[in-house]
Order: sequence, then structure tokens, then C-alpha cells
Amino acid sequence: MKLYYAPDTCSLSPHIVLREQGIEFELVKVDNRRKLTADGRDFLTINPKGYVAALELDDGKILTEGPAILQYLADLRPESGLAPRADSWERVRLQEWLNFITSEIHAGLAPLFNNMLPEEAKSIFREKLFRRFSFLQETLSTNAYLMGASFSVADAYLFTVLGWCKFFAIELNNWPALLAYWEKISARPAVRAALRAEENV
Ligand SMILES: N[C@@H](CCC(=O)N[C@@H](CS)C(=O)NCC(=O)O)C(=O)O
Repeated sequence: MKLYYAPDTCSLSPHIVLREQGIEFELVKVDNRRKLTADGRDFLTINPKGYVAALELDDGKILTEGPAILQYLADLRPESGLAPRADSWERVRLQEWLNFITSEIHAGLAPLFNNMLPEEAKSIFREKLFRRFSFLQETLSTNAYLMGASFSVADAYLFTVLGWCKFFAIELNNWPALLAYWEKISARPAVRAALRAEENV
């Protein structure tokens, strides 16, 4: 299995999950600007949508879209407990979280990376994002993780996108439960190993 990734992006979440589950995989770095892989291939031939993450299975199939990749990986090792069973009510709850993260937090932070947007526009996006953070603050004041007592693929994803706050001087300590949650996840051995690997490859 190969994970196409770029440092400081959403591909960190499947990377964390691969390590949490002890799955063997190869990391392939992508230059997201030039759409080239580190081994010199045109990344658009791998993911025509032109973005990470992309997962290449051993039979050559390519899977894209973070929430789909995360659930696929979780189901490879159900015993790791990173996602509830596929036919359960709790699985729908997980999908609710994954969709919230992708559409409200990931997509909510994305405009802040855009240098063409004026500051006034960015402040509208920030305000909306902060309302979502307040909702997360409430949830995480009573829950250790998004799904309750245990870490799931949704936490790997939320941890990843919250990591971008540092690029925009967004201080997570305005939402203390969110900050404590982020710090707790950053101490997980799989998370530390993924971050180290992305720095070094
Ligand atoms: N819908 C995709 C979005 C993935 C995405 O936003 N990837 C970003 C990095 S976080 C990227 O590679 N952007 C490069 C580009 O769009 O050119 C998913 O959820 O996986």
C-alpha cells in the first residue's frame, strides 16, 4: 500500500491511522505545486483531482477523499477500534463527524491559505470557524474524544486540520478543551512517528 502525501496537509490523518494500526505502507511525497511525486511521476496520473491524500492499494486501485480513505483503513483492522462496525448506528455517527470535519473545519480553514483573499473576507471565514470551534469545545468538555471514550479516525482528522491554526495565529487556548484534546493526541506514539516521518522523507 502507498500513501501519497504532502507535509502539513490533510494527508497526515490517513498517515496517522496507518501507523496506529501497524499496517505496512510506503510514503510517497508529492510536490503539491508542481503535481509531481518525489520519484518523478506526474501526480495527476495518480489522482486527476490533483490533491493529496491518495492511497494506492496493492492491486493498483487508487482511493481518494480523506473520509473514504480513513474508513477504508479502519475496516482493514476492525480490532484496532478506530471505527465502529460498518452496519452500526455508531458508524453513522462517525460519518457525521467526518463530514463535519471535512465541510466545516477543513473547508473552513482552507480560505485562510488563500493569499488572494482580502483580510475582510478572511475575517468572515474566521468568525464562522470560531463558532464551529465553540461547538467542539462544548463536545470535548464532556467527551475525551469525538466518539466518546476512545480515539477514532475522526480524531486523527480533526487533530490534523486543527494543526493548521498555527499558520494563522489562531490560539487554540481560546477553546481550552480543544487545546487539551489537541495536545493529548499530539502525544500519541503513532502521531509523533507520523510527524517525524513527514519531516524526514
Ligand atoms: N476533498 C479532498 C480535499 C483534499 C485536500 O484539500 N487536499 C489538499 C491538502 S489538505 C491539497 O492537496 N491541495 C492541493 C491542490 O488542491 O492543488 C479530501 O477531503 O481528501
